[in-house]
Amino acid sequence: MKPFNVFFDVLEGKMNLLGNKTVRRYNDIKGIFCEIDPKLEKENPVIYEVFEAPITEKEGDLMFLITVLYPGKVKNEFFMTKGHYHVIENTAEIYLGLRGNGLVLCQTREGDFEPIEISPNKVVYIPPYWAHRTVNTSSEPLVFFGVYPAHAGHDYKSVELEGFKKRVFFENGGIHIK
Ligand code: M6P
Ligand code: ZN
Repeated sequence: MKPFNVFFDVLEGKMNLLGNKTVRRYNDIKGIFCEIDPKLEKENPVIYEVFEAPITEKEGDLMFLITVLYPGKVKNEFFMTKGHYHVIENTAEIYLGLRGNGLVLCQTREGDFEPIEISPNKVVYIPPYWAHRTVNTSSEPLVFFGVYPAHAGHDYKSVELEGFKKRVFFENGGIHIK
């Protein structure tokens, strides 16, 4: 592989050079929310999109990507990502907020839980062994850059089985983590 650069359109959340693109719609992930919303089932909106750089999953490489997590709620629970541990658990990840506001919910298998704020110019460091899920608590797209060891892999099964300790709701005009 040769050195290269890419251009990010921060407002649109797009990259001019693309590897894998993942689009997750409501019906793909509805089971992660605590309630089902029949209206969203019918409309099936895009909840988030992930635009990866064209990098293979080799040890030594770094994957980088841009994620656009749209604003919205399922009943009163904010839109969020599925969340995952890394398959190679001893691998960290960095996010840089570009647009919008939200929380990165971080959790270990031992039961530690930390909600970390993400917003423009804020860097979130997710250490090895911490699962991570992102929640958009704002009314605009939450756009962030991310980078992690390319061979890390995504373990969704553990999160499906364990869930996250806490969820994020809009209640009485405020954001509640509970
Ligand atoms: C971030 C990174 C990606 C991840 C994406 C969506 O951009 O952590 O690796 O794929 O969020 O999260 P998830 O894969 O948990 O749905
Ligand atoms: Zn990750």
